[in-house]
Amino acid sequence: MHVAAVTLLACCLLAVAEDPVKRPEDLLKDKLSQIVDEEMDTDKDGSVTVGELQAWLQAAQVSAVEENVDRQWRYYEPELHDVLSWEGYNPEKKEVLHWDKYKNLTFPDSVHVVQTMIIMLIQLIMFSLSCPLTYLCCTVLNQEPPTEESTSLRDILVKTERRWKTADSNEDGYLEKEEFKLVLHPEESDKMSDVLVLETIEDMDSDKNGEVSLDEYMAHLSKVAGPERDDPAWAQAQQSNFASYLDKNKDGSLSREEMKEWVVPPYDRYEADAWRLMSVADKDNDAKLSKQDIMDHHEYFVSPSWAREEQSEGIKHDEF
Ligand SMILES: [Ca+2]
Ligand SMILES: [Ca+2]
Ligand SMILES: [Ca+2]
Ligand SMILES: [Ca+2]
Repeated sequence: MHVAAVTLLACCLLAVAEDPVKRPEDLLKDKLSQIVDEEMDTDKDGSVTVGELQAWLQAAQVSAVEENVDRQWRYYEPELHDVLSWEGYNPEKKEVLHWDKYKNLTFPDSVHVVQTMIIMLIQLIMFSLSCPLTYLCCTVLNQEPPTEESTSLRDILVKTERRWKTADSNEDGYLEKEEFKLVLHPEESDKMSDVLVLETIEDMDSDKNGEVSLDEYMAHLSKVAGPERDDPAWAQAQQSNFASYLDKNKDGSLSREEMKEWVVPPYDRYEADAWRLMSVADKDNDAKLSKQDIMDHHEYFVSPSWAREEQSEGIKHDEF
């Protein structure tokens, strides 16, 4: 789900709490109508272009990411610490968070603490659905005998530590807030793209040969797909996407390089989403959306990824 959609849904949940009489769908439409006027149609000419849509999607993502990072940064209570500048002298006091503290709070080893964490993390999920760290609401580390669940938690710990080390420019174990953001939202920086590709391969590569076969690819998509997974046309479209676009050298598997184009596409994802929304809602094909066009297709604007799924020749990979 796109973060903009999550933000909009979160606004509506708050609105429902304030106005329990109105139907949630009406509240959602009211909110969307307000967003069209105040945020999308920036030149106030009564219609929304691809450029305006793109800017709105990007701004919504940026603000949702910042909000999530702020909230988590405060939760972990960073400490003031001497940080050396890149020249290596004149240490400066900065707010930083150490890996050990993050690890102990995020991967606690007592059931009681875990229960508290689960409640907190479920709240966080609302705001960070695009982040793999939301898998963290699980159970106990280091229990014996190892269960599948504890094994996967250990996997997550290993992956999280790898993200941490990649984000930690001066390798002292401490992250500043901007670096911490990379751990929570690695998709926001090129610096993290290799780590992200590696994580994706590890998640999908069941036979551990370092590449993703068509079977492994389809098994992963079926796991993250909705009810469309039962539609033979959907499976066929995914297979043909794999064969025609992703598997560039046609050897039947996705290498790390091929995975990179899928996980970190070289195009602007906001522009791509904007064009998808345009193609869904632009009835008279003038590359502009009236407010009515948007309200008539409000479900796609509440969750722009729906438009993406509808055009299933595209990549179904937005749950990462
Ligand atoms: Ca406009
Ligand atoms: Ca550091
Ligand atoms: Ca494999
Ligand atoms: Ca290949």
